[in-house]
Amino acid sequence: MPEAKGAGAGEKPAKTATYDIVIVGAGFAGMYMLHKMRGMGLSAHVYEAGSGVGGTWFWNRYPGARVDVESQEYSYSFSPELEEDWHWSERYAAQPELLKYANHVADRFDLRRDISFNTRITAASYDDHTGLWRIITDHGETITARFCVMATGCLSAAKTPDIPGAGSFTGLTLSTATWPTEGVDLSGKRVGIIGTGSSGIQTITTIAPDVGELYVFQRTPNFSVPAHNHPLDPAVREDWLANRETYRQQQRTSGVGILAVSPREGSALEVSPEEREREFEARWAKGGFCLGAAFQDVGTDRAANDLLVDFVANKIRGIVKDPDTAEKLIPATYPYGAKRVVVDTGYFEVYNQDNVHLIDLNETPIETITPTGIRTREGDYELDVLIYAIGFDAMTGALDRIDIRGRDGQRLSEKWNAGPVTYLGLMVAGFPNMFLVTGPGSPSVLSNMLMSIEQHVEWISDCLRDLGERQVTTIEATPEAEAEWVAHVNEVAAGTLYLQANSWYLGANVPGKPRVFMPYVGGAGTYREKCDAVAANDYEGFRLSRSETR
Ligand code: N01
Repeated sequence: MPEAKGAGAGEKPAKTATYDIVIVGAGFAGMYMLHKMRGMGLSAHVYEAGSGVGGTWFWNRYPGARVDVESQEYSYSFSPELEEDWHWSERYAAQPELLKYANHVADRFDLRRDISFNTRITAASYDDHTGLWRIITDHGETITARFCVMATGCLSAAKTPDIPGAGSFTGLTLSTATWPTEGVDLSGKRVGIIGTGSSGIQTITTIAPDVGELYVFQRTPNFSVPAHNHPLDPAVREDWLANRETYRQQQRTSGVGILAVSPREGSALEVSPEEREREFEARWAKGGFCLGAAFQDVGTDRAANDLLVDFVANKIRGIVKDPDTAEKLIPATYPYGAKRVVVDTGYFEVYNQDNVHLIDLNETPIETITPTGIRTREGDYELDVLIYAIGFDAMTGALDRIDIRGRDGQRLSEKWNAGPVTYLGLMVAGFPNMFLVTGPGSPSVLSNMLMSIEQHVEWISDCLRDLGERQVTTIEATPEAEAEWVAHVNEVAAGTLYLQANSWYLGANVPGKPRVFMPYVGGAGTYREKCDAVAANDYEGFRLSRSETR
């Protein structure tokens, strides 16, 4: 794994600094934002808490971490030369390769000289008088900028365990979201893992062959489909490069920006059982997210969805030899796709290994973490290593951790007390000149993140160019446009099955977090059209103004 070259080597700004634009986060969003700003001749600086670029792929180094979107689809499209020069080795790239890609991009576009690593933004406040943002780092630096872009990521604020006794364990405690850079040797160890989302499932599958005993503490079983990962066929690469313009355009106008999903028209309820089975089987064999797009109504009609639930349940029963374990692994309380589906490499199969034990926390809840392991209602599990794979305070967590204040000192966290509200997931009324990249209210996590990042970065860049040309200094969402958009986001979500699960999309995984469906489910292509129409219509729903101080 390449250690981020120049990590921490970015020029440290003076105790105070002034830029046109401050960008928070050096993941794929922040990196591209910086590149665009430079290209427009604006002074921009990125602040990044980690010691290198890559965001999600910098932090999540747990064993088996791998993207669940086809590699060539999950990559920047803005530079044809970059696409031509970069060779993905597998259908779904693993974390080390994704991090290498991020570092390659940083090198190629010479990004590091404008990034301050190991620097966390703790506060950002808008000054009504000057029309500028005042941004504070954890090193006590103060930065002033007219524009502020929060490229803070949707899944970057890892949850901390709220289980009784957490902290008392005297063995090795690990978290998938902050896995040690140098790796960990788990061979022969007694390992317990809490959490069976994507992070947990990828970790379990990868470490199961090496560890001594593996105890999986499962609260909610997850739908998981085979990735059928393999070395990338050179023919796929050639085809992609030969047709990249067409494919990229298809991605941009599609529902989720992933061509491999290939949604099929028609109802699951209106075809014969044989045809339905054939379609499900073909998609299971293809692997990845395409299974959920087998029929149009799988995401909206519970009866149609139940047919897919039954199909997956039978797959699990067919793979897992112990019938009792199989039943415990079958999700039975929520629709397929209402929680993020996991794309795995042999997950259910690991339960056929003698050293892997499933503990169903619904039957035997955890009572406490002890100095030597985990105590459930049934007994004690003695462990050498305890792994938390318990997820993230998604979409709002990273922003909540910064003291963000807009007009009149209003706190963003207070404004979002009842759930996040934004206009287009791009801006928040009362917070002028602060942009969010893939914020709540945009397709973000329900789409190909790379594509949605590019769309937002390009929209923001075009907007700043327009404002500059017109000598407009301030852009701000109106409360009316924001309210209308939030109502639309909720209305579209209400027409789906997403509300029928306790997912992180709804904030349901964080105690006390308001239950609000955060991403926009109306489709990435439709959403892009809306953003473009807003810009073409003189930034409808935004108030543009010229301040005295410029
Ligand atoms: O987190 P999660 P994640 N006691 O929230 C359990 C992306 N991602 O990091 O469901 C016991 O999905 C919790 O149980 P429950 C992807 O979008 C992508 O795995 O709340 N258990 C759940 O099982 C993904 O969806 C990739 O009942 C507790 C698990 O912990 C998102 O990140 C890879 C608990 C958390 O699952 C988040 O995935 C990794 C407790 N107190 C991540 N608290 C790929 O690209 C929580 N849990 C493949």
